[in-house]
Amino acid sequence: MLSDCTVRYRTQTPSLPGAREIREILKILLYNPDNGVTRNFMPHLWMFLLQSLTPAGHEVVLIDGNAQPMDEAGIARYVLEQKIDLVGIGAMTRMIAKAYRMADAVRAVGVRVVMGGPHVTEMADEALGRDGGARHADAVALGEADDTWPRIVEDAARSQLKDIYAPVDPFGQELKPSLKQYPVIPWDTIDLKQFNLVPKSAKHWLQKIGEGWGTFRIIPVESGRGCPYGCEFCTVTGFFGDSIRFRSNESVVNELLLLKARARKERGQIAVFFIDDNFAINIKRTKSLLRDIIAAGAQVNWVAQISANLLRDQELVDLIAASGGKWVFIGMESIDPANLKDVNKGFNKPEEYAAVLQRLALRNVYAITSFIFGMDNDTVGAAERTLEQVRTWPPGLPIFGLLTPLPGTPLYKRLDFAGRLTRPKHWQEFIPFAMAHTPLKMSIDEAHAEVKYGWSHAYGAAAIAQAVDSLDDQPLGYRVNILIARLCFRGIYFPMLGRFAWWKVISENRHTIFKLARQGLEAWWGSRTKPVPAPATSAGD
Ligand code: B12
Ligand code: SF4
Repeated sequence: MLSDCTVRYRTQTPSLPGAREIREILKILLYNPDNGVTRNFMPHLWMFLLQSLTPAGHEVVLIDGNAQPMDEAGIARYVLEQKIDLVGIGAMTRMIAKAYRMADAVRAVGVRVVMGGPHVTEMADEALGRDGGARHADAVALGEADDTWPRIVEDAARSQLKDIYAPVDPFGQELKPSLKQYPVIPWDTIDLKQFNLVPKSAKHWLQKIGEGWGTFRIIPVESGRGCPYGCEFCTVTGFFGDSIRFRSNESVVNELLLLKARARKERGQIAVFFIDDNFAINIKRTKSLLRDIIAAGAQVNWVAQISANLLRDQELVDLIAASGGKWVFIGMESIDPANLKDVNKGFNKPEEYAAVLQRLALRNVYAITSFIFGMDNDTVGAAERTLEQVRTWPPGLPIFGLLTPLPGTPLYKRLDFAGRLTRPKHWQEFIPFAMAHTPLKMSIDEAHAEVKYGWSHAYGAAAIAQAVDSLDDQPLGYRVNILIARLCFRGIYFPMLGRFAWWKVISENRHTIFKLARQGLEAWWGSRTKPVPAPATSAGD
C-alpha cells in the first residue's frame, strides 16, 4: 500500500541476529472525525495519549475534525502534501460512517490506515472488509491500545503491519493496561491552537480581562478506567472491563498543575473534563484524589461523570466543590423505575434525584442530567412528565437522547434476538436522534417526538430565562455561566454551525442577555463610582 514517495528516510535496525531490517521514520497523522451534525467542544484524549506513547523518532500530528472540519478530498490532499506515512483514525459508532469514508480516501492515495476505538473493537470484520463489504483499514487495534500502539507503529515502520492487534499476553489472555505508569502528556508544549474556544477576533481583547480569557480550553483528563455496573445500553463495561484501574494521585495532580501553568502563561483559562465513566466509583479513592488536588493547589474548574447513587455522600460533595468541581454529569436516564430496571440500572433511584441535585446546588455545583426516551416502558408524554420533575430541580443542563442499540452491548443482543431492530446497521447511515428499533409502548415517530419536545421545551427562550432568573440570588458570573452553557447545549439538538444560527439564538434570547449585560454594567459602574471610605478615626482622637 505504501507509495515510495512517502518514504523520506530509513534507518537500518538489527532485529534477528545477522539480519538487517529496513525501518522507516514515520510521519503519523492521528485523526478523529466529526459526526457531521454537531461539533465537540473538547478534544479527544486518545489522540494525545497515543501521541505520548509513540516510540521516539517518529513524528505525530493531530487533527480533530470537530475543530478542523475536513472532507474526503481534504484529507487525501493533506496526507499527500504533508507526506504522511500512516494515518490512525479513532471513532465512536456515531462517526464511523464518516471515519470509513475518510479512511477510504486516505487508502486510495496509497497511505496506510489503522483504526481503533469502541466501534471497530466490536466490528473489526466490518473495518477489515471481512463481512462482505469494502475494506476500510489496513489494521485494527482492538480495545485499549496503550500497549499495542507502540507495536503497531514499529510494525508499520518495518512494513509488517498485521490486520489485528489485540491487547493479550503471550498466552492469549486479555491484558488491561495498568494506569500506574501513565505517560506524561506534554500539555505545556502540545500545539493546542485548534482547540481554543475563544473566537480569534476576541482573543486579543479578552486576554486583558481579569486573569485573562485569551484562550479557553476544555481538556480531557482520565483518572481511572472501567465501570462494573453493566448498564444494558452501555459499551463501557464490555470495553474497559469491570476491573477498575486508577492512575496515581500524584500523576493526576501533576497533570492538573501542568495545565494550570499553561493557562496562566498564555493569559487564558482551562477547564478539565474528568472523562472517567464514573469518577467516584471508588469513593474512598476519589476523596483522597480530591484532597491531594486541594493540598497541591491544583484546583481547576472541572466536570465529571458520577452516578447519582454515589452523590449521597456529603463529604464527597464538599470535596467536589472545594477542588473545583463545577458540573457533574449524571446519567439519570429515566424517572420511571421500571425503565431503569429494564436496562439494568436499578441502582438509580428517581425519588432521590431532587435531593442529590439540591446537595450539589447548595455548594454551587450544577448537574448535566441525561435522559433517554424510547425505553420499553415509555409511553407518549414521557418528555413532559420528565420536564415536570426537571422544573422543580435546581437549574441544570438536561439532555435527551433515544435508546440506541450500540454494537456489542447486551441491549443490541436482546433487541436483535427479539427481532426488534429496524436498522440493524444504523451506523452505516447515521441519522441524529433516530431510533434503530421499535419501542414497546409507542411508535418510533412518537419516540422521536418525545425527544424533540424535551429539547424544545428545556431550551426555548422562556425556559432559559426561567433558569437564569431562578439564580437571582447568585453572583452574576454564575448566571452568565448558566446562560452560556444553556445556549451551547441547545446546539446538541438544534445544530448551531455557522454565524446565522448563532445570531438567531442570540436574538431569541435577547431579553435574558440584555438583562445580564445591564446588571454587569451597573455592577461595574457601581464599583467605579463608589465613594472611597474615609479613614477610620478612633474614639480617642
Ligand atoms: C468523553 C466522552 C465523550 C465526550 C466527547 C468525546 C471527547 N471529546 O472526548 C462527550 C461528552 C461530548 C461525549 C458524547 C457522546 N458520547 Co461519549 N464518551 C466519552 C467517554 C466517557 C470517554 C472517552 C475517552 O476519552 N476515553 C478514554 C480513552 C483513553 O479511551 P478511548 O477513547 O476508548 O481510546 C482508547 C482505545 O479505544 C484506543 N483507541 C481509540 N481510538 C483509537 C485510534 C487508533 C488509531 C488506535 C490505534 C487506537 C484507538 O486507544 C485508546 C487508548 O487505549 C467514553 C467512555 C470511555 N470511558 O471511553 C464515552 C463514549 C465514547 N461515548 C459514547 C457515546 C455513545 C456518546 C454519545 C453518542 C452519547 C449520546 N447519546 O449523545 C455522544 C456523541 C458525541 C458526538 N460527538 O457525536 C460511547 C461510544 C460507544 C460507541 N460504540 O460508539 C462511549 C464508549 C460511552 C458508552 N456509554 O458506551 N462522549
Ligand atoms: S454507570 Fe455509566 S459507565 Fe457504568 S455501565 Fe452504567 S452507563 Fe456505563
